[in-house]
Amino acid sequence: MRLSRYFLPVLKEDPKEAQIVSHRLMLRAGMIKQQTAGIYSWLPMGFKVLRRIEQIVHEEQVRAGHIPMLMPTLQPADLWRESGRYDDYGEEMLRVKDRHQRDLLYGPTNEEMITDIFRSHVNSYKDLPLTLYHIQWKFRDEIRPRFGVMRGREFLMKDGYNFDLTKEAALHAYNRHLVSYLRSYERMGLQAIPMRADGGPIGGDYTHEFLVLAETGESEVFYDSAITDLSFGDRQIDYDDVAQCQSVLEEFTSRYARTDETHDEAAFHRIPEERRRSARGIEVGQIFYFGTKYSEPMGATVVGPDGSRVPVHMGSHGIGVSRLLGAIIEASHDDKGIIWPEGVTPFHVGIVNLKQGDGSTDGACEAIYAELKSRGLDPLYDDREERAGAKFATADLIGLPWRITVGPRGLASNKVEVTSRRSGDSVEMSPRDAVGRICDIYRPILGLPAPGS
Ligand code: P5A
Repeated sequence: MRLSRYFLPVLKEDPKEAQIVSHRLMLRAGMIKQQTAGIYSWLPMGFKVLRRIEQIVHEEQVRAGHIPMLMPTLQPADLWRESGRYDDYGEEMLRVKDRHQRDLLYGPTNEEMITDIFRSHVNSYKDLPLTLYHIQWKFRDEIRPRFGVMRGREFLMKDGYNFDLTKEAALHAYNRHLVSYLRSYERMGLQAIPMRADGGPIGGDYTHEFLVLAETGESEVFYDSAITDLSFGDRQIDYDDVAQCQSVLEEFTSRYARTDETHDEAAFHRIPEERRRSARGIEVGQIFYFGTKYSEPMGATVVGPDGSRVPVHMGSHGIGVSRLLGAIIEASHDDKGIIWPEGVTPFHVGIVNLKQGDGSTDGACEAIYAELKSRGLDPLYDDREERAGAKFATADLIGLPWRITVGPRGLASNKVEVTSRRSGDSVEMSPRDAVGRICDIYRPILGLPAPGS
């Protein structure tokens, strides 16, 4: 993309309404625009990151054997009357009437609807196990929407639902979700720690929240610092291997880590004092096992091996897709702006032309831009008629992890500069080597072909 033709409405001043850094930077970098409290338009660069996050979530869900689909945002109230949650959900639920005076609601979650789909089409235990998921907008009329996309009223969630014959099988589904979430967050450059939590309005007493540690987080958390040494890395997982998924769960949940709702002072004090931590965290996901809470009242049963009908065991599993943008920025920024992890960056590399209009500089930039694109990368070429200082400030604000700076002085000796946004380190090299270097960085992340292949 050429910046001169893009829509990147950056703000020069800090917006007054933003109380936390991610909200401020998303507004300043022209990623979102608030339409009313807790409801945002996603401007092109914000939308691009949202799509990258969705893509990672899809890839990891499909890898775990879960099946994508799409349910509507509007739901009939009658389904929620069956589960009893139509009244329980209270003022957070946005209720509407259609022209025939039928009650609808804008879905805050989809347990009822997916249970209805299941009972309409599945009849036998032989069709289990089954896990369906979608990525869809939700609405919760939060009393205090704030911090931009962190606590929105309309927000994007990945929500998945498992259907199993037995509790044991449903707990394997729970473990599969835990493993796939660990992988997903790491691909986004985040450490998200699973912590024992409370079921809240979704229900169930077996549930973990995934928390990204950040001072601005809304949750109070208590944990053993040894847990922060764990990383999932590139281990290979067979998602059908019950013991393997169970052992990952044990590895990541055996240390003390709880939100304030389930915090137990006595257990906390059994951790050696130097490893005891209390901090704040951003909840970027939650997984639940709730057994037959929905299947029983809604009649979602299957014919079991002995011929009798039994309600299925279920769980639901959510990732806060739109909230993740805020969480990633909270975890990765400096005083100049955002620092995107390579896995989610809107553009892989920025090209900064220091002398727009100079024939050889323009030519070198065009060649680098074309070569990067032909190798499968997504560069942003700053071809605006702007001073170098302004171009650098924009590059720093929008936070692309890599920058190639091209100017007449360097080109005289066939050199451009490659700069890391994170470390600030710059290295001079030929334009050809610069392209090779950027491709090497992204090859494992994007699965690009090896050089010369
Ligand atoms: C699990 C999937 C559920 O709703 N039902 C379907 C279950 N869980 S949850 O914890 O309530 O939400 C899942 C994740 O959605 C994000 N989230 C939000 N993001 C932005 N603004 C909000 N107001 C908001 N509310 C929830 C969180 O990341 C949460 O973990």
